[in-house]
Amino acid sequence: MRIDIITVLPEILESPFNHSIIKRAKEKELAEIYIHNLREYSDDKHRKVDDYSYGKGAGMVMAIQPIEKVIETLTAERKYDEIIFTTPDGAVFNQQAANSLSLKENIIILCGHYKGIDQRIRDHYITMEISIGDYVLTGGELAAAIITDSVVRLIPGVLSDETSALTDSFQDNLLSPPVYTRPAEYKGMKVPDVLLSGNDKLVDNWKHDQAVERTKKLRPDLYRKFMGEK
Ligand code: 6GU
Repeated sequence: MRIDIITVLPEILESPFNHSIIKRAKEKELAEIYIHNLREYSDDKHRKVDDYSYGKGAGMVMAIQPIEKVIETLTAERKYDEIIFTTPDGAVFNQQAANSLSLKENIIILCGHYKGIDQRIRDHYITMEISIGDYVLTGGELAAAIITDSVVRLIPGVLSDETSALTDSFQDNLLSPPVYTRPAEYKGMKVPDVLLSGNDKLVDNWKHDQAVERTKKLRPDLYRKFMGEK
C-alpha cells in the first residue's frame, strides 16, 4: 500500500512513521509513505499556499493552485483509490473506516490547515473527508498520522501475529479484556486464577465475558451496537 501525505508542515510527520511497527512495515515494503511539502508546488515567488477568504470572515484559506498541482502530479503517476482531506467537519473516523482503507492500493491524504481549503478542491478532487473526533486541532497533520498508523497496522503481514488485529478493541464493537504478565502475584495483587489454569476454553470464555463487561461499563454506546449485532 502507498500513502502520499500532502502538508504545509512536513516536520510534524517526520517522526510518527519511523518507529516500531510502522517503521518495520516500511522496511518490509508492505507500506510506502511519502510526505509532500505543499509549498514546493506553489507557483508564487514566496511559495505562498494560502490567501484571504472571499466575503467577510477572518482567516486565511488554502489556495487551489498548489493543491491542484500536487494532486495532478501524483495522479498522473498512478491511480489513487481515495483522495482524503482531514477536516473537523469530515466523517468521524473509526475502526471500520480503517479496515476498509487498509484494503486500498494507493491513497492521498491532504492535511487541512488555516480556516479551510478552497471549496472547489473539495468539490472536484476530494473523495473522502475525515475527522478524528469532535474537537478542533490546529491542523490535519496529527489526524493524518493517526489515520495512517491505524491503517498500516492492519495490512496483512504488518503485525507479527496475524490474528492480533482481529482481536483488537472495536473490531467487534467490544473493548479488549484486561491483560496480565508475570509475576502471578505482586505485593499481594494477584492475577485472576483462571488465567493460570491452563484451560484454553475457560480462558477464552473469561476473556470474552470481561470484554463484554468492560464495554458495558466503559462504553455503553458500543455495548448497544454489540448487542444489536447479535
Ligand atoms: Cl482531521 N483536523 C482538525 N484541524 N481538527 C480536527 C480533525 C481534523 N479531526 C478532529 N479535529
